[in-house]
Amino acid sequence: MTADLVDRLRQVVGPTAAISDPDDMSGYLTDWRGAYRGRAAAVVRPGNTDEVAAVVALCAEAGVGVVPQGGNTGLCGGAVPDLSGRQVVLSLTRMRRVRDLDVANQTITVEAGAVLRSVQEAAAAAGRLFPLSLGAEGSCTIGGNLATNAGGTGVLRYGTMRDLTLGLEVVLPDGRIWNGLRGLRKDNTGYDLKQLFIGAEGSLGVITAAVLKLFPAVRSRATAWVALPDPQAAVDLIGLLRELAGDRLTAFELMSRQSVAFVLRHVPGARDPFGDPHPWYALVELGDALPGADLDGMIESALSEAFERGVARDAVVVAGSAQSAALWTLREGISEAQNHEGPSLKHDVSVPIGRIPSFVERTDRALEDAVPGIRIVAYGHIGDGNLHYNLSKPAGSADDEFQAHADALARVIYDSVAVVDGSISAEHGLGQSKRGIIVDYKDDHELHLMRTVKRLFDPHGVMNPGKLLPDQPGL
Ligand code: FAD
Ligand code: 2HG
Ligand code: ZN
Repeated sequence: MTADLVDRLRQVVGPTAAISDPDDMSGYLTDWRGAYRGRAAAVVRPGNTDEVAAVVALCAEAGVGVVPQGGNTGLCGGAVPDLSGRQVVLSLTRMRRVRDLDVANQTITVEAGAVLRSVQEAAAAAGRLFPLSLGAEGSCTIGGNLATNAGGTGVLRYGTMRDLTLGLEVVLPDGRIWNGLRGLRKDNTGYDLKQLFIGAEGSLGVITAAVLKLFPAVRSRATAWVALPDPQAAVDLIGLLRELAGDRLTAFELMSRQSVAFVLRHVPGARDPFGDPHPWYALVELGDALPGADLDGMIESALSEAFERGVARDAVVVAGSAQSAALWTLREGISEAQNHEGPSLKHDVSVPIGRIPSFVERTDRALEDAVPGIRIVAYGHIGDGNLHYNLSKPAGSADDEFQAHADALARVIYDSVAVVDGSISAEHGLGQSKRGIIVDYKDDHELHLMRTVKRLFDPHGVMNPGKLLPDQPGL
């Protein structure tokens, strides 16, 4: 049965684009962290939308689950198949064309397998900006960005993928193609169906192309690295910057000392801009479409007010791109650096910004009570209320001893999130890692509606079985 299906898939995509040799498949069966491993009947790499449709239709007919995969940089196991060896991984990486760039409409239409950086570059070549920006941008794809509703560092100015998308093309779970590739900013003709596929983690269909918004290119930029006493100071500094710079504030990232200490220890060339350590740091960026805008002046005014109020303890402001890149390394290097310190227990939460200080204080205390000596690697896109509340084992302790606390520690953080009406996943999604625990933190009516939507789109559970919720129909 499976061998027959693999032969038929090969006829659709061609002999070299359907892989079933275990060694050749291995890179598709493990996630970026090596935290999830699966098995598969085959990995197929269609070259166009019709081939995706034919692959999905064949799998649906054979009763075989389809796992969409883009760059495989996801952090919750969503793109990795289960251990049955029956599922088919559908990799979009051959579909990476820019189909259209419409300067008048300020849109770009791209295929789902296009790597995010290549889309940013295509926009820049036309003097425009595609603003989604994240550490994995050299390998993550637009399809994966859409399926996870990716966020990253530009959300406070430009929004998440939901805000950046005007239209989608999707292969539905029975193999039909929905062409919703409209480039309209206004369209009040009923339900906004594209939003159901965005953030669905491949559970409702395979996204094959998208119409995305473009913005004016940023021609002036200033970056600052600021030492702060506590998270309340970060909230105050955001307020000051918004007053002085308005929506020129394009990034505001917060990092605890522990986070930066890991980067200084493990990332070659990383340097502390200050002589002495500080409890918290902010990376601030202002940007403007006008060349020669006095952004340094704006940052400096905000900082001098911040020093006066005791909000900032030290700061460096840089204008050149090399100096700015060095500061961004201190921020973007945290994920990788933490991997050198044993298991990283990841919690990707969001909290209303004003409540972050009390949230951090309460959560840190509860974590330290639960595991004395725990190293809390808290950092993130605080400008939009998103913190990565990641945990590393106490120095010198055993990996498996720490890992045994994983579920209890997750509950400590998520219970604290619930107190402030936050979310247990701000940007990475549920995938495999949170599919069980989400039912304890989401409203029953919402869960019921989500299950109803899934059954409506995918009654036989063809799409990405076993992800998102624990009890979805699935093959
Ligand atoms: P994959 O990992 O391949 O897939 C992710 C999910 O999307 C899976 O459920 C998969 O089934 C589904 N999927 C993939 N393609 C399709 C498709 N065409 N149609 C339907 N479903 C599909 N995320 C952020 O939001 N913000 C960050 O700042 C950020 N920083 C990161 C930094 C690092 C170093 C790393 C490793 C990851 C980071 N991530 C971040 C997480 C990750 O990069 C994003 O989730 C990204 O959007 C995933 O894209 P991908 O192409 O790799 O998707
Ligand atoms: C980031 O903001 C990413 O750097 C990754 O979302 C966070 O590794 C993580 O937990
Ligand atoms: Zn992030």
